[in-house]
Amino acid sequence: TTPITRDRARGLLLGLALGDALGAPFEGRDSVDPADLVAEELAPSGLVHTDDTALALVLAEHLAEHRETTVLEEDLLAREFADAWRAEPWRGYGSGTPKVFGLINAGVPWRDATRAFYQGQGSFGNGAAMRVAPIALAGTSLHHAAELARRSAAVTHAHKHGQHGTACQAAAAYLALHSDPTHPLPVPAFLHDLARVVRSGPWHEKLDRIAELVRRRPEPQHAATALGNDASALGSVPTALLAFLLNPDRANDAIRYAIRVGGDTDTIAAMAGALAGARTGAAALPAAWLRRLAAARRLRALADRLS
Ligand code: F2R
Ligand code: MG
Ligand code: MG
Ligand code: MG
Repeated sequence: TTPITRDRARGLLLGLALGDALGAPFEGRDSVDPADLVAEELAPSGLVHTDDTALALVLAEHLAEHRETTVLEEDLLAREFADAWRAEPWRGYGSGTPKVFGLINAGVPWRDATRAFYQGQGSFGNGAAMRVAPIALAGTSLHHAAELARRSAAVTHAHKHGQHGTACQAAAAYLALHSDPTHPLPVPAFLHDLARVVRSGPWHEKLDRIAELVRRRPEPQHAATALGNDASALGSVPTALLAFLLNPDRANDAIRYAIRVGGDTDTIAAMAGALAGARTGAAALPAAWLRRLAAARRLRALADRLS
């Protein structure tokens, strides 16, 4: 596999934040008018990230701190996520995960807090997948990245599909980071590798559907129907993956496609942006967008510590 360069590590984190911040104004809309998206791209205002990037920053900092030792300290990580929510509750969090954070802040162990909702099953939302990209920088193999991802997910998302989705996104980020940018991305092999680390019927079904959709190149609205665009992991991680696989060498187009899918736009675009940025590197991301990104300096510094 191709080694990770500093530029690609930066691309991973900056791509995530750009997708999040550009997609955020459209979150929850059934459809996105391309003209509205162009207006957002050209606006002079700062690009402000939401919970997706806020929690990815927490995870990246945690990985950087524990790099030489344990890599992931779940009890501490749970408290760090909950602290980030308490410090900035206005970052566009939904209603679910903050309830878990509230219990953790009150001293409830994360293993109990995450099972206190949804009849003891816990959340299958995309909230652990949206923040997981930095794990791809810490994983020493595809399987290691997927395993670390599951552990990072468990502190907020007890449901197996919340964890499968997180493993899928981290593994995709690992493969994107280590892909050879001088050759076209081998889509069938990419999807085959993901199927090896995400062993679940409903996920294999989605991965098969993605292979077919990459051949048909559907409009974004059709991708929403075929794969989903909601805040569940199963209804958004595959959609982000499609946005990337249709545009693996153009991060701006991957992000645009993901936003035009509608629904959970910030999160789908954050996941697609992380994958595309990891493949192209930060130097290929639109400079005009990066200049507006409020968290850019912090993200670059963290990428450098992790690469
Ligand atoms: N939630 C939002 N945005 C909507 C609200 C924005 C707000 N109005 C504002 O602008 O301030 N954004 C962020 O949340 C998503 C990540 O969600 P997470 O952290 O996984 O949360 P949750 O609530 O656990 O799951 C999301 C939804 O999935 C459904 N669900 C999950 N588990 C379920 C289960 N076991 N049974 C049934 N349904 C389940 C629920 O509908 C949850 O609401 C990202 O979009 C992020 O940007
Ligand atoms: Mg968000
Ligand atoms: Mg969202
Ligand atoms: Mg370094």
